[in-house]
Amino acid sequence: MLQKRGAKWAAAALATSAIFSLTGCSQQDVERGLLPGTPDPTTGAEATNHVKSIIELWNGSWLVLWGVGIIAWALMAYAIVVYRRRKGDTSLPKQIRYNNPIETLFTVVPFILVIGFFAFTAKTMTAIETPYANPDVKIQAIGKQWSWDFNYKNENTYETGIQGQGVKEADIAKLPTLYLPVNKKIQIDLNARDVNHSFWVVDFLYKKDMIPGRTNHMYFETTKLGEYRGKCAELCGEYHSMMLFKVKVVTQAEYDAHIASLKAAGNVGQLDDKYNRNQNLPGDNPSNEG
Ligand SMILES: [Cu+2]
Repeated sequence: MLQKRGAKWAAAALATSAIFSLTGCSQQDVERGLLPGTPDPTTGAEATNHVKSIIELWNGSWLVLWGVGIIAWALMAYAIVVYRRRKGDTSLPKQIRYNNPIETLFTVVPFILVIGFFAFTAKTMTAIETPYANPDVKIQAIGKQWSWDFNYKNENTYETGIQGQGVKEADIAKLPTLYLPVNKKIQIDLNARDVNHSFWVVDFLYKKDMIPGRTNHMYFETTKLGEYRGKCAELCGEYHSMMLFKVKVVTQAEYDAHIASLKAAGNVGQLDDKYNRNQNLPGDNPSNEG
């Protein structure tokens, strides 16, 4: 019996690995639910301290949903086959209604599922959205059609992106690049100069809207050195697809050197709201309000 069961599991594992190898997925891809990014090969560290919990939430959700799907499809297939109309059947089958146990079941089970999804989502989101009392690095990221400005708030320096670069591979080097020191608590304040944008660093598995006249925040710890791709995740006009940036998570020494180079290039101070397209939004500038 045990042997039989073992053989079954082996067959299932073989079939699964065959599917994934045929579709070009590695075991690691499967473990992270096919989400982008790769953990550090030696330490297993992900890009931020939140990535693991996001992967867990994602994997947990789709495993449960696949389970529900498989049970529902199996029951449907069973009913379709067993209760099909047979040769010689002319009338309607016996009609059944008011089956209390079944009705209770299909009210209670979805209710438990919805509450479960809500509870796990709320738990993960609360952890991700909790502000740091004393972030090590404070950044203001500002979206604009179609690029990004980065203010290094503690360092009194900035980088400004030039609109619509970075489509050809050769342009990637010119993309605005946000430098962050590794193993530090980061707070990013998110604003927009014109229309809604969304700040998305792909491997961080988290994105958040940038809305004119409003400040959103992101909080995370950088946990892995590397260069990450970022993009706007909110359709914001003609060149939305060119609204790209990079994030480089570097050592403290490299970070300091980069800050020094920005200052040496004359980027002293902060890019403020005077570059915003709409100067009369509620909350933008109280003196503008009539
Ligand atoms: Cu955008």
